[in-house]
Formats: sequence, C-alpha cells, structure tokens
Amino acid sequence: MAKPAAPDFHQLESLGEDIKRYVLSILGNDLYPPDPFRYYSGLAYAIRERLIRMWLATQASYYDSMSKRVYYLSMEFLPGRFLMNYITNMGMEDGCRQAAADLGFSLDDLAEEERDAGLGNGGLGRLASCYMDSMATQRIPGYGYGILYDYGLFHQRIVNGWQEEEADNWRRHGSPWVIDRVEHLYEVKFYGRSEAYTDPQGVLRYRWAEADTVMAMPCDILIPGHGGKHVTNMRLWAAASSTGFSLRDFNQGDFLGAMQSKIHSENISKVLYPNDEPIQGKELRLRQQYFLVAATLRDIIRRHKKSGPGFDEFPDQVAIQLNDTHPTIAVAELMRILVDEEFLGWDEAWAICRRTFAYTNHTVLPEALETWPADLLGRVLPRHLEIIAEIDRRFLLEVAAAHPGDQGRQNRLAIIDPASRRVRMAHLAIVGSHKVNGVARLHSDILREKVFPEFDALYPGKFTNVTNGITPRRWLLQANPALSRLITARIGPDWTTDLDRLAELLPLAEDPDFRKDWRAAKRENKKRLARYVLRKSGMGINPDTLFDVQVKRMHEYKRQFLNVLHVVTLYNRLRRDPHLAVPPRTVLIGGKAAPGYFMAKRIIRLITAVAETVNADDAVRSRLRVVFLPNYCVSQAEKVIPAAELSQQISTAGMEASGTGNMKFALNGALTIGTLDGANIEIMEAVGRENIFIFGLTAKEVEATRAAGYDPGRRVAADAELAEALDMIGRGYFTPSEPDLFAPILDNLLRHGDYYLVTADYRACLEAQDAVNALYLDPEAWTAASIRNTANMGFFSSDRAVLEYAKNIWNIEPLGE
Ligand code: 8GP
Repeated sequence: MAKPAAPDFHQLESLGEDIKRYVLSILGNDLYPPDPFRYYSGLAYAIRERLIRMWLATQASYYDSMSKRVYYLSMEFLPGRFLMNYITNMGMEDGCRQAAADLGFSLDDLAEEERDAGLGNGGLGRLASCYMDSMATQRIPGYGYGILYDYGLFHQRIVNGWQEEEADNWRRHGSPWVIDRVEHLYEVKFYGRSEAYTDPQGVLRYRWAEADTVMAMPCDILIPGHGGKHVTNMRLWAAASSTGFSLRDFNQGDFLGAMQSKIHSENISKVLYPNDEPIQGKELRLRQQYFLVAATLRDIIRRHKKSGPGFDEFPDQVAIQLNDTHPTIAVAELMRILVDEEFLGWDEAWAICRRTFAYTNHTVLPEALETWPADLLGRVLPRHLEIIAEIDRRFLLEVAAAHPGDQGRQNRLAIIDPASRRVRMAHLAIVGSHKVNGVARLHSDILREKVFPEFDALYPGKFTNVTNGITPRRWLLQANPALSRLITARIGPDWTTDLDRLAELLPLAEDPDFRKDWRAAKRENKKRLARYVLRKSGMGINPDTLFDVQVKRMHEYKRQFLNVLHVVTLYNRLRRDPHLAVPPRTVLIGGKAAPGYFMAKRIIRLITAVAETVNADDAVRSRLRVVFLPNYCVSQAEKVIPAAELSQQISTAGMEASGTGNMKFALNGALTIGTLDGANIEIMEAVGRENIFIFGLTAKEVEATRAAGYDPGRRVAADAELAEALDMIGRGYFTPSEPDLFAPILDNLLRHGDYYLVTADYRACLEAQDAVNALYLDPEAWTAASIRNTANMGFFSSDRAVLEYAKNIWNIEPLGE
C-alpha cells in the first residue's frame, strides 16, 4: 500500500488560512503576538473540521452495510494527545508541517501544547484506545463508550522526593476534539424503589418508581483509522442535572442548597477514580458505572430500533464487550429493559443477554475482583438487585442440577456471596456472557485453572484467550519517526497496517550498514529524551550510556523495588571497583502510585533517595545515573519508549495479566529483561530466547515457593550483596536525616514473608543483568538483537487482536473497502 493520498476534502491549500480564521473566530483571539497554544488550537479546529467531513462521508457506507456492530464499554480510555495521531492517520503530515512553518512555528512545538486526555489509569484504558485505533483502521464497525471525566488521572509532581497529586483539569483551555451532542440527552435513574403492578392482561410486572434522574449528554471523539478511510466514534457521557437548580430554595435565599442537587448529579462525571485496582464500596463509583451502562444501552437500543429488526435479532446486530467487570451492571440493565420495558419473557430476554455480552478479565489479583455490598447496590439500583437475585437463583439451579448436593460449590459460584452478601461482579459477567477472555496466554490459563476452574467445568469452551496488542501507528510510526523512516526506506510502508511485514527486516540484522543506521536512529531518540529530561528536571543525562527503563504504574507486584536493589548493588560494585567492566548506565524509572497506596508511595521516595545519593557521588556518577521521571503519561511514553535500550518487565510471575508496555518497548528495539509473566512469555517465543533476558521463578514455581512457606531471611543470609543492599536501605544510608523511612518496606520483605518474592528472584535478576552488560559491550551483537526484536513483533499489533475478537467473540466481519 502506498502512502495514503490525502482525499480532496482535506484541502491542505487552505489550511494556513483556516488556522488563522479559527484563532480569530473560535478562540476569539488576536493573531499577534503569535502564541503557540492559540495556533495549536487553531490547527486542531482545522483538523477537526476535516475529520467531521470524513466522518460524515464514511458514515453512509457504515449505515448502508447494515452489518453487526460492536460496542466496547469501558470506564477508561487513555488516548493521550490527538493532534499528531490524527495528522499521521489522515496522511496530512507534510501539509501540516508546511502550514505550521508558514505561520512561523514547528509542527512539533505546536503538538507539545496539547494536554493529554488522561481518562484512564494505565494498561486497561490504554488498551481500549489502541483498540479504537485498530477498529477504525481495520474497518470493524463499532463504537467505544465511556465517561467524559472533567478531571482525568491526577498530575504527579515530585516534591522533596515524594509524590504529590494535582487535579488534572484537562479541558480547562477547551478541547477541540470533543463534539458535544446536546441534542441527544438521555435520562438515567437512581435510587427510588421497585414497584410491582398488574398489567391490563393480568400479568405481574415491575417498574422503577420514585427514582432520581440525571441527564447523560453524549460527547463524541472521532477516531480516524490509518489511511483516513474509516472513522470510529468514541462516545463519552457527561452528566448534567435534570432540574438545573431549585428555584424555590434559591428564592428563599439558600443559594448553596439550590445548587445541591445539580452538584450531586454532575459529580458523576467529575473525576476518574485514580486506582489501578477496583474501588470497593464507593457509592459514587457504582453510580458512575451505572451511568455509563444505562446511557449506552439506551443509545444502542435506539439505534437498533431505528434499523428495523426486533429484539430476537438483537444479538445478530449487537455485540457488547465488557472491558473488565466495571460495566457489568449492563447484564442486569439489559434484562430490566427487555423484561420490564419491552415485556419479553425472562427466558427469551436471558438468551438475548447471553448471546450479546462478552467479558474481558484484566487481572488475577484476588483483591482486585470487584464486589458490591448487596444493600448498597439495592439502595442505588433497587430493581437491579432483584434482577441479579433472580439470575443467581436460576443459575444456582443449573449448578445444583450439574452437581447435586454440592452446597459448597453453589456457595463458591453464587453471584451474591451468601456469607458476605456481596455481589461478585465477575460471576455476574461470566454467567451473563457467551465468552470470557484473558489478555495473554498464561493469564487465560490461570483464569481457567486457578481463578475460575468451576466455571470452566460448568461452561466448557466459554473461556478463551486474546493476547493484547498495541497500535503500531502511535507506538512506532508516530512516536519514533527516526526508526520508522529507516524501516520504510528498506521494506516500504505496508508494515503500518500489516505489522507481520516487519519480519522482512530479519536478514538486515546481518548487515553492518543497516545496523549502523539502526544505532543512529536509537541515538537520535536518546538525544531527544535527554533534552526532554533536561527541560523537565534540569538534569543532564548522557546519550552514550545504556538507557535502562521501567515505566508503569507503581505496584508491589511490578517490583520496582527489585529494580532498586539492582541499582544499589551496581552502585556498591562500582564504588568498590571504579574500573569494573560494565557499560555506563542511566536508569530511568517512572510511574504514578494510587494516592492511597502507602507502600507504592514509599517506593517512589526510595527511588528518589537512591537517585539523589548516586547522582551526587563523584566516584560513580559518570558510570551510573538514576532518574525518576515525574508524571508518566502517554505523551511521555512516546518520548521515553523509542529511546529505551533495556525494558524492565520484572513482575512476580503469574501476577501481570499481560502488560502492553513490554510490547511497545520491544517494537521500538529495546531488549527486554523480564520474568516469565503475562505476554513476556509470548514475546520471548516471538523474538527468540537469545534476544531477551529472562530470569526468575515461573508462575508455577512462585505458587510452589509460597505454598512451601518461603523464608526470605535464609535467602538474605546466604547472599552478601543482597544483605548489604537491604541493610543500606534499612539503616538510612540514602536518607541519613530520616533513617527509618524505609523500615515499612523492609518489614514487608523480611517480617511478612516477602509475598512478591523480591528476594527470591534477586540473584537471578543480577545474573540476567550481567548478561545484559556483556552483550551491550558488543554493540554489533546488541544491535542485531535489537533489530530481531522489532522484526518479530508483528503478532503484537492491536490489528491482530481486534480481528481475533471480531472473528472469535463478536462474530463480525470487517467492512470491505
Ligand atoms: C491491566 C493489567 O494489569 C495489565 O497486565 C494488562 O496488560 C492491561 O490491564 C491490559 O489488559 N489491568 C488494569 O489496568 C486494571 O485492571 N485496571 C483497572 C482497575 C482499573
């Protein structure tokens, strides 16, 4: 496929004039002095106009096809910035560069003015955004549905070494990409009670009485596929009060009281919960979940009715993917609509539900399996609790029929846990879906064998796997222009939509000239990152050192602490022997901790403390630098990942469902040091065991080690370097004025059994790092391995992943050209 030609309606000639017009008419601003934010906004509106024209032009074909559609329901989307992604996908880059230059700007500088749309916490939300890009590119008819939070994930600042959170008011200066559809408001109900009545035919029915209402307003963000031929809509709901404010209260002088109900309603879409684990028992979170579900199902059913067929054909027209359990109340809501409002019989309604829904699980952490207290759920959604109880009653009859007399099994499988009276959302999702998938092969195996074995026995074939993927457009084409240019020069541009084509690079790993060019591209990216770090933190880092990177949410199971132990050990070795034959390294670590996660915040403090000490030590500072990158987010990832040479993926085996950062790094030619966890296993199989540094316990060994009663003390006593590193951390070497600061981390490790098995994997991790050093000292061999990583990453494209979903789960054909 040749580089996508810009369709006529892109009208690149008038771009410069359009930008100026938008600065004047939409922003109401002067053109002088030329302010980059204004010109960014003007450009964004000019692109938006072209995008809307494309959307309208392609919608027709979309409607005409009458094909089945998928609805991807997610509480989180993490798109990051839009401008450059739109420009690349629409094939407008040259035109935009020219227009920006004519106005006296560089396009890259204008793009830096955009704030990230950070409407997600991490992997799950970013995955949803990669899937939007791939659905658009692969012409899979579908929509994303989520919430338009006023405040996205908090901004992280580092103050005196500690994380501080700042609200992310991302729309403060307007958001050109969001199209408010004020004309399509829906009412969403909460509270009240379920009321039985007899209809004119004498049938007993139920309705939702005395409910409060909130309005849901759709706001659309259009996602152009690569080549600009197909546009997918991401519809995000914003909450608005149904009543405005109480005039009566206002007239009596109670202004704040008058605003109360309005505030209560609008709170629903105010802020994203900043946890990367489910939030237990927070009423507002439940209201957010139902708000998304209720508005979305209304929209889906409206569209279904408009297209003609009755409800018996609903599952042939509609597939609904539940992105984790967060939108699972949709199962009860669809039943309520079908039974209470459309008057279908229970069995018929239930068959429709089960054929419509599918559920993706993203985590096996037991503490992360979402449950709601039945009384809370019953108070907020009275009719739904009744419906869930009825689903549960019928389901348990099924279980009893399959395993007569096995009350224990019934209790374990029940949707409403009889002991705690909590609603287990994963059970509701499994029972109400026709497919349940994990996100990497190991993860899907663990779901079947360890987490839900009794469901798997009950429903053979329901559990399946779709290994995650990432979009090569954002994560290589756009984020890494230097490498993309080199690749395209050698194998042509088709890899951008057919990532398997990267395999054509394999023979080039043997070509010294190509390796030289490959290194030059990496070096350019490292220089770009060094400039960024200097700008953001005032610290200089040397592009001629090994860039060793770990960026992801801070979590004990991801084991940033193990990374720190390696750094401290390397520091000790360098202090003892300044001539040690290892390459100089820059260790970069970044990630946000959930605001209430004590241990994760303390680990950030440890990283900043170690960094202060190491970077100030003249004896080692030319050989080892440590940087904590504040405020890790999508736009930062786009700068960090292309510059990385070593990618740290070192979670305790069996705990990281998949990981997607691991894929982004390898695609950009970083070598992975990692455990046999999540998708690392499949990455190893793809790139070859000799092009990756694998270490540590396997998931099965982790289980066995824990079962045998692991004793970290013995391990530490037997390993002098480990004991030394822990001792330094424990006695305040890195924080002399607060020597006990890290006692809680060490307590966890040494007194509470080291659940994440950091000490168990320490020695193996160091040995793997020795192998890293040895290979890096041979630049030709390292570069060849780097090329082989990129060349073998075809499988990890999100295009492959969404096509698997379409075929095996949604039963949807991509639209033709
Ligand atoms: C993440 C998993 O931790 C990660 O391994 C996986 O690659 C990613 O999902 C995409 O599948 N899980 C989450 O981000 C997660 O569970 N977040 C929700 C609580 C917000």
